[in-house]
Amino acid sequence: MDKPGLLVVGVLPDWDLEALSRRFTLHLLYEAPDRARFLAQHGPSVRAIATKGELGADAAMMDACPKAKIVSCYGVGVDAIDLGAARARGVAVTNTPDVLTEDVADMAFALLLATARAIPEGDAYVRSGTWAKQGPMRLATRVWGKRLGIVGLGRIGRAIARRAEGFGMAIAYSGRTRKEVPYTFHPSPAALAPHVDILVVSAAGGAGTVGLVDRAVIAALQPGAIFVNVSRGSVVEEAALIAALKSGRIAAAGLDVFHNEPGIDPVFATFPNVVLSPHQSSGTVETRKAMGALMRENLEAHFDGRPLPTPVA
Ligand code: 8YV
Repeated sequence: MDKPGLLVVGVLPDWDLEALSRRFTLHLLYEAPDRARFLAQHGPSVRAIATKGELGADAAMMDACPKAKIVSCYGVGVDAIDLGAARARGVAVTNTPDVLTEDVADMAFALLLATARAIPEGDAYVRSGTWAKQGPMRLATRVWGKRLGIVGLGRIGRAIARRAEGFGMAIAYSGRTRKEVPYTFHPSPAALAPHVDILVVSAAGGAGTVGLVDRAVIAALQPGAIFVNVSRGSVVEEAALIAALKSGRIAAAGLDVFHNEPGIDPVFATFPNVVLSPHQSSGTVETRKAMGALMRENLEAHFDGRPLPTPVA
């Protein structure tokens, strides 16, 4: 029996491609020099689309693959998938929640510690021989006991908060609704910002959160605050963040996500007090294996006629 065609939108690890190829005929869109031509050629035989959080799937892609009735996303964020178009075409959408939560929270903390404690700067200080030549490095900023603000207390935000409890931090958050948690609620990021020393953004991306952390939020931060983003670049008004970094109003920033990834604004690389990470929050072997397995389980369930393990509502 012919294997159903699977459109693979972005690069996946070999272990996933191997496993997928046992059940599907793979069409690797990311290797195609001419995407439109590739889709015109292979789209009609595609029965499912495997995409990634940052790449998504738009209406044109779905139209090019009219027999594909599932988009399985390797990632939790489905903001780059046109959910309205999927619904209108009867296309199911799945994602990979939970399996990456703890890794993303680890990354938020890694960036928070790296910025506050100036870890990359210290590393460069030792490697360059400056320590031996000039003596002790400048003093950094304490993390434990500080006031942490979390924009978006979903699964990932809560995992960040649990880590912050271990650091004895005073935890506050903003979100659409107040949660049953022992943390201080503020109804908006602008209301939260003046009360924190460190602001971490972990809200979901998508149309509802574009520019949620805008100029007013950044202006409301205490001078010397630290800013961390592990959600989506789109959630932050990047020009305002850059202006605050230029003026020194924000002491440091740890960023895993940006506008226009991977071709980010080159100005970020000029700030010594910014720690940059290439959208790597879920990027551990363990978690990526779990994400791949969950993505495949969704595809297999679809073709076996079983309930989807993690459909997007
Ligand atoms: C990416 C992510 O999907 O889960 C998400 O929403 O953005 C990431 O986990 C990952 O980088 C795979 O490309």
